[in-house]
Amino acid sequence: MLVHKAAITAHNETHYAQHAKALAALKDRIADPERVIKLVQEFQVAIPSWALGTGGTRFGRFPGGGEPRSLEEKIEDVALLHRLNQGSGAISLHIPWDIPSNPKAIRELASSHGLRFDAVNSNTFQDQPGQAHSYKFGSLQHLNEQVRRQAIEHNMEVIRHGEALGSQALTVWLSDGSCFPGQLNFRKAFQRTLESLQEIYAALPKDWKMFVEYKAFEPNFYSMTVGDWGQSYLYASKLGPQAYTLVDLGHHLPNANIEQIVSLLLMEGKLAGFHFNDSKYGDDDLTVGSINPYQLFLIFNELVEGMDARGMNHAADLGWMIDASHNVKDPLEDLLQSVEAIRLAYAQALLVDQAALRQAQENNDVAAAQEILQEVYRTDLRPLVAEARLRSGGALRPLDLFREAGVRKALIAQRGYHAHTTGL
Ligand SMILES: [Mn+2]
Repeated sequence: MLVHKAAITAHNETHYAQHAKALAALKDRIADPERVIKLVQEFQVAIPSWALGTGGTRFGRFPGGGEPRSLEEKIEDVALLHRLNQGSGAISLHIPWDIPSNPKAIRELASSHGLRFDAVNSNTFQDQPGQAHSYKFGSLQHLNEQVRRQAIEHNMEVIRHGEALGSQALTVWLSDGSCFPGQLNFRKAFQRTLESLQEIYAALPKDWKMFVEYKAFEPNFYSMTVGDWGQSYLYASKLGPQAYTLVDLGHHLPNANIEQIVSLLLMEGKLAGFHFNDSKYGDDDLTVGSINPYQLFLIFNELVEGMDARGMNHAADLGWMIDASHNVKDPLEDLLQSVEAIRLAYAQALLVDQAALRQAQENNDVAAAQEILQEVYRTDLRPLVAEARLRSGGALRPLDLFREAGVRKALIAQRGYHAHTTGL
């Protein structure tokens, strides 16, 4: 472990006086800060295994060195993040990139770091070496029954790997679709996909969920067979009570009102959870909260209001995952920033005066409604989130400590500069 407990304690001692002052001032201003601190402590965000290495674009990849070379090293990296922020207590794996050779040992390793396995992800958007049939023209939608069979069996295999690790959800994201008008019969593609998903659904253990993720475009640019939340909701509804719609923030057309989508999916009991990221244009997979933190807050406002309306447990009843990966930041620093942004937006949403907002809505007092939301959005709640970390044993300033401790340098020394992660 690269950052020892003693280093965290020393770091916290250095920053404590300033933190305590900021926290005291904030506590004077807001209602029930202890509740917010406790809920933020409980709120854990799953780290995707594929975000631990440098991502890339189709033009190039610029690795920063010291990337994890194995599943064990990926778990070590998530453990390090969790040690620093006490908010990354889960990992989301991708099959076949992360097939555990010894699931029992992997499970024990994760558990020794306080980590659990979140949703497992299948991959039918790439052809793997030695694969019998190509996914060039789709997987679960494919015209050829043998291609569909291969993709269905792959998803079943992913479920088996997930079971061995204690995961309880399968995320299915399909790149299926078409690139040109006329290429595909939309209705028949939908029906073939539904039938394939039904077979996979039938193989789900009873305590599992299936997350059906949608995406508006890319890699197919004319149609995507699970292209938006309406289509995902159709599949999830037809599949049954264990199937839900997964919202990836970057998978919408520009300016989509994601908070409204979230509100209605929650109303219908069909929201699976999230893949968090941020974007300026499309599926940019940028650091959460880096482009539009206000939108993130508005989404969390709907989440908190909607989950409370259904009596749901904020931390446990939905899947909270990051899905981001890019080219220019240290991936671990990026993930620390993302988890911080998510917990901050959650804390803000917890402090929205819901009674006052309802009153404003009932009176058509539009200006008051805006004031209520922006009052909390413009209050700096970072000391509350830092206090949650501190109480759980994390660092007051995780990113600073990551740098002070020279973590990346140590990882490069351990793993080499040209270490390459499996996957992207
Ligand atoms: Mn995603």
